[in-house]
Amino acid sequence: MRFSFLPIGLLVANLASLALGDEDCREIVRFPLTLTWEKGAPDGFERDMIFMNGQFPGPTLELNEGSYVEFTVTNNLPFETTIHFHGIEQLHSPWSDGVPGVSQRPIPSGGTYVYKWRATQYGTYWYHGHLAGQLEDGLFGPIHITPAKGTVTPFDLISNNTQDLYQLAEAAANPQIVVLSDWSHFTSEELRDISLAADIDPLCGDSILINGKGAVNCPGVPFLMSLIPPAELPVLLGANLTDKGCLPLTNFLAQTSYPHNFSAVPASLFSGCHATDPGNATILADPHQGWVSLNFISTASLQEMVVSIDDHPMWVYAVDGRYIVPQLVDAITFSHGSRHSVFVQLNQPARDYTLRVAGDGLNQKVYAQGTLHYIGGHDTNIPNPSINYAGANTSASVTFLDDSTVVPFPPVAPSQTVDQTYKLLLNRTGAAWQWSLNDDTPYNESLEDQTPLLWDPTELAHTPLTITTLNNTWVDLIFLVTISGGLQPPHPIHKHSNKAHIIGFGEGEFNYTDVAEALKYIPGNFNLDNPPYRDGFYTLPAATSSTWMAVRYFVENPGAFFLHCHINPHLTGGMALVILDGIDVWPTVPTQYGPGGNGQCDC
Ligand SMILES: *[C@@H]1O[C@H](CO)[C@@H](O)[C@H](O)[C@H]1NC(C)=O
Ligand SMILES: *[C@@H]1O[C@H](CO)[C@@H](O)[C@H](O)[C@H]1NC(C)=O
Ligand SMILES: *[C@@H]1O[C@H](CO)[C@@H](O)[C@H](O)[C@H]1NC(C)=O
Ligand SMILES: *[C@@H]1O[C@H](CO)[C@@H](O)[C@H](O)[C@H]1NC(C)=O
Ligand SMILES: *[C@@H]1O[C@H](CO)[C@@H](O)[C@H](O)[C@H]1NC(C)=O
Ligand SMILES: *[C@@H]1O[C@H](CO)[C@@H](O)[C@H](O)[C@H]1NC(C)=O
Ligand SMILES: *[C@@H]1O[C@H](CO)[C@@H](O)[C@H](O)[C@H]1NC(C)=O
Ligand SMILES: *[C@@H]1O[C@H](CO)[C@@H](O)[C@H](O)[C@H]1NC(C)=O
Ligand SMILES: *[C@@H]1O[C@H](CO)[C@@H](O)[C@H](O)[C@H]1NC(C)=O
Ligand SMILES: [Cu+2]
Repeated sequence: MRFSFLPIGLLVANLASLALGDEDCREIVRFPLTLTWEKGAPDGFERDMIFMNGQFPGPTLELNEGSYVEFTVTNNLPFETTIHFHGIEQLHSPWSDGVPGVSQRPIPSGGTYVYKWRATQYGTYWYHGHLAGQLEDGLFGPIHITPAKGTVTPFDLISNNTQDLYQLAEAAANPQIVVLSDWSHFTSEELRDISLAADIDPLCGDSILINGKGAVNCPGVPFLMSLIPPAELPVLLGANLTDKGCLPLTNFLAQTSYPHNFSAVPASLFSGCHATDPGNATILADPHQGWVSLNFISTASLQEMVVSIDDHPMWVYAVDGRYIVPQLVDAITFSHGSRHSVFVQLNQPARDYTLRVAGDGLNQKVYAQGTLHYIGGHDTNIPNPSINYAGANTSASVTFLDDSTVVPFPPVAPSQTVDQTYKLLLNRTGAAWQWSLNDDTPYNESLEDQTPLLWDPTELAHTPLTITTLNNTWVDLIFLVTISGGLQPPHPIHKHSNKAHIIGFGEGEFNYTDVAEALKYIPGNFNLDNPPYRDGFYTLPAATSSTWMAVRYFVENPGAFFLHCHINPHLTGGMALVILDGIDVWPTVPTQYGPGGNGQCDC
């Protein structure tokens, strides 16, 4: 028996912002968001940062599937901005996707903008700043969309016990959202200026935050060095990690051998660790409810993060918003922008358990802790970690989620053939800070100020910075991660608008015209049956050879949509292009979203 549920709690929570249209019964959720630039110290170090309605992270946008959103941004920042809704497909509302120069003009300082879209999907998403590197200044908050009544869930693949099924449904309807972020003591503008002046990739942060809280940890160089597996030691070129856990600036594998000007880099960007401990996040769970749903969102700019909870395995049941065939694991790796929702059974002695979040990238060892507290329990905590400070397993029995084995639920299979194939060359081009997503051509940041491509899709027609598709067709994007420009880390490629099927990976050059030809020679590298269905795709690193990844999607939502790396310095360094989906049936932009418009109208 499948179990469906009424999201009563969320309906009540939304009543204040619920309004009914005159002619129909549209549920419209009005969400005002005022942005301010203030001093804040999430990890105990004070810096200038962005607050949303006075909060950081921003307030959660709670919606029911099918409802309409009016998200009104009041920009009280001393600079321009835009807001993107990560993973929201923007079906029939491409003008609300929030990318400057692609779907709108920047919102000026002192201005307002009304994003209007419909929640056509359920699940966990997030909103964030999409102008320059503003994500790094703290401009982000969660979105949670309750599934339509009657949506089939995969919960009976976890248990068929009636009480469990009731409790799982309740837990999913009232989730605890856990925002995982990395944090720098420099503003995004400072990082950008330093990168260009010194010609470096600013790959070193200061802390990891859980729900906006964290500590700066300085465990010492010998301890940090002890975390590096022997196989990775050669990458250090005989040097030590810095006291912040970073590869030193002088590491040419990370920073290239382009001429740098290291005197333009403040010493504290890569080293000079000063520990803080202003208080960590606590997640409250009521053991009487049997289960809790933790809906994790990675907002990371730099770090790939590994998550586990002492003594509590996790049933992963949704990825990038959508249900999957549940998998029981001890640890999950989060790429930048990804969301995984998990059920945790509260069947342990009522006390405190440590939630561990560890950056596992080569660029930096950085770590955070929070507490899972059983309501009514003791505050004693007997540590029993599954992962260490670097995100590695502490014993051979620890299981990690392998994202490539994730099966969508219910199944959603890609077409077996496509109408069009685009091969995209990922490279580091011409400077240590500069990256490209197609044909060695970086997406220049000045394009944020151009006439939005949604208004004039011909604007970049003579460049490799746009690709075009026809509506109602299937398209393959084959990402070619070349080693010819130096080492490349895994790139978390994010596709705006609808999700795509991740159908294949491989090491070496992709020596084929398209997937159909490759299938004849290397069928084992592909899954066209039930592959992961995501809005983010993590390429394999190019460490000893080039690598490739193939994703397949259906064009059904005409408009101009960004495709880019979600490592923030790679995005601002040019690793982006614009997909002009459905160029044959290009949408007419409503007046309120055209020149001079800000989404407001009397309509
Ligand atoms: C629950 O029952 C369904 C239908 O019989 C079955 O497919 C599923 O595997 C069962 N779940 C568990 C956890 O045993
Ligand atoms: C690395 O750190 C260790 C311990 O602090 C020290 O003995 C050693 O000299 C350092 N190596 C380099 C190359 O700096
Ligand atoms: C290097 O950076 C320093 C500090 O910003 C600057 O004074 C100097 O002119 C730069 N040198 C070169 C060669 O650009
Ligand atoms: C907060 O977490 C850090 C690890 O990130 C840990 O060292 C510290 O002891 C924790 N602080 C408190 C008050 O529990
Ligand atoms: C981590 O897991 C691997 C693979 O199971 C195992 O070989 C290794 O010994 C484990 N690490 C530790 C510290 O137990
Ligand atoms: C980006 O565009 C601006 C304005 O057109 C130009 O000044 C700058 O040189 C360009 N940057 C690069 C790296 O091409
Ligand atoms: C990648 O960029 C490097 C540096 O600009 C260049 O030498 C190399 O040819 C590029 N690779 C390809 C395949 O274009
Ligand atoms: C692709 O072609 C190159 C050059 O012909 C060859 O060296 C390489 O082995 C081929 N790679 C694969 C994966 O077949
Ligand atoms: C684009 O294609 C989708 C999928 O077939 C279809 O639903 C939609 O109506 C088409 N849009 C236009 C404007 O023709
Ligand atoms: Cu990248």
